[in-house]
Amino acid sequence: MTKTALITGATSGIGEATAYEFAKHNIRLIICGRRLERLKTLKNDLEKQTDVHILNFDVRDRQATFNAITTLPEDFKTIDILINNAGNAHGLDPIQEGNIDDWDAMMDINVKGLLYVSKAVIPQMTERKSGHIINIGSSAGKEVYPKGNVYCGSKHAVVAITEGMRIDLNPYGIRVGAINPGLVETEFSKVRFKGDKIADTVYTGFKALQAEDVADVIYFAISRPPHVNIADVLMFCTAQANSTIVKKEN
Ligand code: NDP
Ligand code: 8X3
Repeated sequence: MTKTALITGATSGIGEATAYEFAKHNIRLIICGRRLERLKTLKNDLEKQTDVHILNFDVRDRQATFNAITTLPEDFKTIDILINNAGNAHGLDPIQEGNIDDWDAMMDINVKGLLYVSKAVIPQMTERKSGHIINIGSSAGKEVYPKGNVYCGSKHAVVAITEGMRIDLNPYGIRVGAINPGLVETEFSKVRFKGDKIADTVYTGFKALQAEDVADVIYFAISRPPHVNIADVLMFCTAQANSTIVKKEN
């Protein structure tokens, strides 16, 4: 039977690439994000391959998140696959110079937003005793790097929450896993550096992971047979050894 996936942060990068990968495999899509125009353009294009519904909300807004998900139209109400992908880094500063608004944004989006969306979706999964949740963590959730402090903290939380979800949802046969990429060339650095031109240098001199590489792995995880759960994946581009070692060409 055709499955339905809800993808947060589908307006760019990994979420958008995942939407295209899923569409290729006829998975029906609920695409989410704040940028409505992008959602509309994506819907038009993705509809060439599958059914698509738009949810336009900010994951920081608890009420808006619940309203959006609980008022889905009948034919999109059943969510088989949840991809908790919305998130970003904001700033790269030593802790003593960190901007509190940046800290709030990262904790509110990467951690609390993921929880709000999950809380709105999980009850239907426990009721049906089926479902699959993939949380997009990061190598920053495995290893802390200089000035990464709060972003790394938010992604360590994603890894811990994923493990907690897997334990608590185990009696219901719900699969839960985390995909944790290293450097991926998306709008991530533009957001982190707030439009500063330093963002253009982050992925130069080496071939970073592309959003499609991560989408491939996400599709692999969700397309395993029912008895297989890909619990945790750490993936880097070949040039990256860990959070701080990247082999660059001069
Ligand atoms: P992008 O900036 O390209 O995409 C981020 C997505 O998150 C956008 O679709 C954006 O949509 C959405 N988003 C951000 N804030 C909110 C919000 N408040 N409410 C709803 N949606 C929001 O970055 P990536 O694709 O790289 O990032 C996707 C995920 O992958 C993030 O969780 C990130 O931490 C993680 N990641 C990224 C890596 C990288 O190097 N790029 C490496 C490891 C993990 P909109 O602005 O329209 O709301
Ligand atoms: C994104 C990867 O190394 O920029 O999560 O934090 S990194």
